Amino acid sequence: KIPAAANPLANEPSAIASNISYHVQYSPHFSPTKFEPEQAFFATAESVRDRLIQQWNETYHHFNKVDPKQTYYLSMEFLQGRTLTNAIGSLDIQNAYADALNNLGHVLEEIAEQEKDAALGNGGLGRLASCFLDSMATLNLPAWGYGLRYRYGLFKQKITKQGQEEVAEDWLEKFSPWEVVRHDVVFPVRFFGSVMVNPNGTRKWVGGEVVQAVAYDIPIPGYKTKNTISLRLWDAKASAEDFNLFQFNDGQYESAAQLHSRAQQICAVLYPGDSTEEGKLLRLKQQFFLCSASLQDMILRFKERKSGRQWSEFPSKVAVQLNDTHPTLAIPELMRLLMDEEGLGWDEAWDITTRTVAYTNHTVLPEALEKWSQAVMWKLLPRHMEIIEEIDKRFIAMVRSTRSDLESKIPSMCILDNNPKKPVVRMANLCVVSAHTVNGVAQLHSDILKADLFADYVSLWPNKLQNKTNGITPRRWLRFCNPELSKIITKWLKTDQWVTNLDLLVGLRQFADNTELQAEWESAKMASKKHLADYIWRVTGVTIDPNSLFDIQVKRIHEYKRQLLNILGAIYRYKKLKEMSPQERKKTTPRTIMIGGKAFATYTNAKRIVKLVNDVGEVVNTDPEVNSYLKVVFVPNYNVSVAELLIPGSELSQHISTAGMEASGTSNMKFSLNGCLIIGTLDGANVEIRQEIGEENFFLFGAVAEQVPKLRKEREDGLFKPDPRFEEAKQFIRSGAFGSYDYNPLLDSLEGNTGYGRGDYFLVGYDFPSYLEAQDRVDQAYKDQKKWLKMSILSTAGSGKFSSDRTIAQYAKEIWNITECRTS
Ligand code: 26R
Repeated sequence: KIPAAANPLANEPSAIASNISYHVQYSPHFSPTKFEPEQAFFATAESVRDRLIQQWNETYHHFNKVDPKQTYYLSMEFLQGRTLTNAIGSLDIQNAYADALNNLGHVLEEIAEQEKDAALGNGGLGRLASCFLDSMATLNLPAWGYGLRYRYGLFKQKITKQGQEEVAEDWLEKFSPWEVVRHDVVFPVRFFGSVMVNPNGTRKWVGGEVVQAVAYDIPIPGYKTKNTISLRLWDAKASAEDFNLFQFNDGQYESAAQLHSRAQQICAVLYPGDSTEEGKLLRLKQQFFLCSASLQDMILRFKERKSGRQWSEFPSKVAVQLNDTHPTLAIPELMRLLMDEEGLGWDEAWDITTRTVAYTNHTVLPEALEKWSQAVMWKLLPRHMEIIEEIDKRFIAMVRSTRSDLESKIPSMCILDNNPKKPVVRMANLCVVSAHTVNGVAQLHSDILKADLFADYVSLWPNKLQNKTNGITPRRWLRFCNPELSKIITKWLKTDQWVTNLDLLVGLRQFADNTELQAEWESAKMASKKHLADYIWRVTGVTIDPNSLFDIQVKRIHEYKRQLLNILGAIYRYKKLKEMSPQERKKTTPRTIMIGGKAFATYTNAKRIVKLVNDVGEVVNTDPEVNSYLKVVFVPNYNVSVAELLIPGSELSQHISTAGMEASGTSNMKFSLNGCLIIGTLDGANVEIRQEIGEENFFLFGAVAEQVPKLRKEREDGLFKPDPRFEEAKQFIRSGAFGSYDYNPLLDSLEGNTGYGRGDYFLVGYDFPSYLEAQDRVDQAYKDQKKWLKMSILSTAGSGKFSSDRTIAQYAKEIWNITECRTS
């Protein structure tokens, strides 16, 4: 039976069902006989897309007509995850879609699970960008995201006997129903070549190779608003002229298509390995590709929205936010476009650029502060290097003429590091010198930037540095991933307004002791724990007990995040359980420790940590004496969708970085929002979370940031006396209790300056005793379930501040100077 072309905007389940059937029939991607969950997913997504396109176009036209100042969020990463549930929820047609699918013999939740994650990012920085888009749309702000359309996103993690194995993740294997290619939005991007001097002294970048940037747009719906904004991802392609037909007909197939394959390399993968020169060049190409295409697009839009306007108006129409230093080349590229293509002079171009661009720093780790080789930059971007040299020269001259007291600071403040061994461009310095505003991502992090990394600039520009504490979208991270808890919150607050006004959650405080609420809270948590236990069984084959305390640490594997501290704690717990009598064991609090996260492919110690967690799990989980009191599970392939499952089922989560090293953290906010208690250090946003939910509801331990330099020195100098419990845990691993793999290199990194150790840079040894003591407090607290439930409710109640709506409202007001532009 051929379905009618039903009105794609009708809201009755029957009309939705026929629209889905219409797509099965007339947007075919599979054989006509198939309507299994996968086919149903694509057809459902296409029917949702019909609705989105309608309001998306309206939003676009509205912005065009009103011509407001608009923000462009430039990011090399967007970790979008799945879209279907979020889109249906934002459109507020969940029930109708569920019914429609039921009529067609399917279940919405199952269909939603068919979708592959769009994992065009690594971790925190990329997920933050995606939460920000959600808030920009929901707040009706004229703002867009710009990124790259990587063919392969973040790798899929397989766990084998050897540990982590990386497999390419083909998110576009079938196709993405959410992207729309804009064949009319294409810009040329040049690489290499040289600088030509015109007779009048102006300069022009010529020659080299030119690649086309093609726009792919993904709709970002706001929650219960018509406004639907865009995530514009650029793909690279060569043009037909670049295909050498002569060579091809001569049988030289590879060289005939050489330019095509070079163009394809640009967007092939997220973070190509950069240990080789080729790899470094490719990463730089990616960064420039994003910057150049995005700026050409912005400039064209600026010109088209109103013809004949003054360039001086540009900063009042365009705000560019740099998500870390990865898109720094937007600064010299905007200068080049304004001077060489539009004919402006230096002073005017500089004034416009600096009033347009702002920069967010996301890390103080020295190895993550980008420094590009000057030689590579001269080769790939000769005109930009000229401009960067000029920016640097003028900066130095300005400091000399206005602040002679800063003379000695110039070598560290300037942009070019001309160390003859390895001359580099310091991208963070270029950003701080050129941006009108620089911000950190949590109060402590911003304070550290001011006191440390960017201290010298503070005396030069006292108001340039700001703080914008990160946030998360309450739609994805509570409303949609935890519908049971959401329902309870709405019932007790007597409104669902909290979804867009998260501060309303404080209203739960007055009920924290209420036994009725506690019972509902407990049963929602138990349902999520059971759901999670099913999942763990499916992906690992390990059975976990929903009555045990679910303790979770999920994030990228990094030594500073200290998954090693967690697993050493687990090992110590295991050893003590082994030493106990059966009666003593019965008095302990049963725990399930889950650890998940990906290790960067070339980060050896991180991969050893993954292996260790798996090896410990293997021994503990199969030990009949203790495995009803302790399980250790490595959760494979941690990503956004896995997080949506884990977080609602968590009771305790670990945010235990060495103080001063985690810029903010954002999963801490997600856990806390879902009523999960935190064991953590005074680091990143933990500090503010603890303030908001109350210190009695937070399991604090460890050194504070100010102590760290001194403790490191003592550790290196061999002055530190390690706690016997720390020695015992390490010795247990060395004894071979968890298999024959050689963990000595990993364990040696925890030693002081003993000749082979690296001085325990992350202070695992120093923090170990206070960590164990905090874990004891957790065990005690869990025994009093009434008290635990109260703490859990208070965690949610105190999480209002961590909505990305609050964060984005602050960026809009205090950095971008943009206001709402609502599509009616
Ligand atoms: C270029 C390369 C070396 C590189 C370095 C660092 C690529 C990517 C990164 C990612 C960093 C910048 C990151 O993800 N930082 C995280 O940003 C989150 C959002 O602000 C913070 O919550 C988190 O603490 C921080 O580690």
